[in-house]
Amino acid sequence: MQLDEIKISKAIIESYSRKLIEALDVDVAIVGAGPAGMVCGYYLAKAGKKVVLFERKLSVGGGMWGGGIMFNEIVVQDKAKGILDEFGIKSRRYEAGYYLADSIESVSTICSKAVKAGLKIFNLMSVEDVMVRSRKVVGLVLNWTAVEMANLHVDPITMRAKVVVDATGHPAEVARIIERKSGIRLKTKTGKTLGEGSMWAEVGEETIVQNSKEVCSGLYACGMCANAVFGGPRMGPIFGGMLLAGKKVAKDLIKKL
Ligand code: 48F
Repeated sequence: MQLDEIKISKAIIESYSRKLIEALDVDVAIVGAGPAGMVCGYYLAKAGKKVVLFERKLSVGGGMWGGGIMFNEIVVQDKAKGILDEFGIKSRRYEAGYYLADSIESVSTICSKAVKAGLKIFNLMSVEDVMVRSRKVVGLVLNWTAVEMANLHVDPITMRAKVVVDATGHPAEVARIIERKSGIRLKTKTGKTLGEGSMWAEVGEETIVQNSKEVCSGLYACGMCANAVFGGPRMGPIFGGMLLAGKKVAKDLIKKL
């Protein structure tokens, strides 16, 4: 058999187009493929929810690959060790209460398990806006990251979701779009995003899980984004809170949907 380049191209275009059309109307749309977003997607997909994830970058994993200062190890505390075990990620006890895992194994395993569970990940796509009806977030506005980077004047496409999860990390991009454009009051003390505080791992890891919750009708915050929205400190290269936050939001949404 001779390989036909046109057949290869057709296969990719047909298959991707089908996948994208399927993604235009879902139960949950997650923005950001950091650890929090992917863990959330894993549990939702495992529970049979139709869930898609849009990631701006070429690679998934967000801030997890680089561990701390590019030393590719992550630290996870007692409370979240069970999630590493559940994913089958090897961890080593450092001292009582502190576990270490290889960040490359962590990202690749979480991603692999999430995709195999049924999460559809679209990389190279940026969420540039939301769709709001009757003061509820009902969908996302998407464009290619390449369009965004090149600053091209190209119109986006739109998809519908019963719930959107903002897992964009420090910038809390979806919540800030809503704050800027919709006039919706967020469920924070001021009705606006409160911004993250300076490093405090102990408090940050606790609040990140508590803050991973509904931001306004149709939108949940998950992971670092939650502390940026509701006001909580950053925590550096300890990742248990991100894993626990992803699991918590998934659990809440499984109940809700
Ligand atoms: O930043 P990120 O890893 O968020 P996370 O899952 O985890 C935070 C930790 O990595 C670290 C930390 C640990 O102590 O504080 O920062 O909460 O992943 C966020 C992902 O969202 C993507 C971004 O490229 C990254 O991969 N992202 C951000 N904005 C958009 C987006 C957008 N508008 N559209 C699509 N993807």
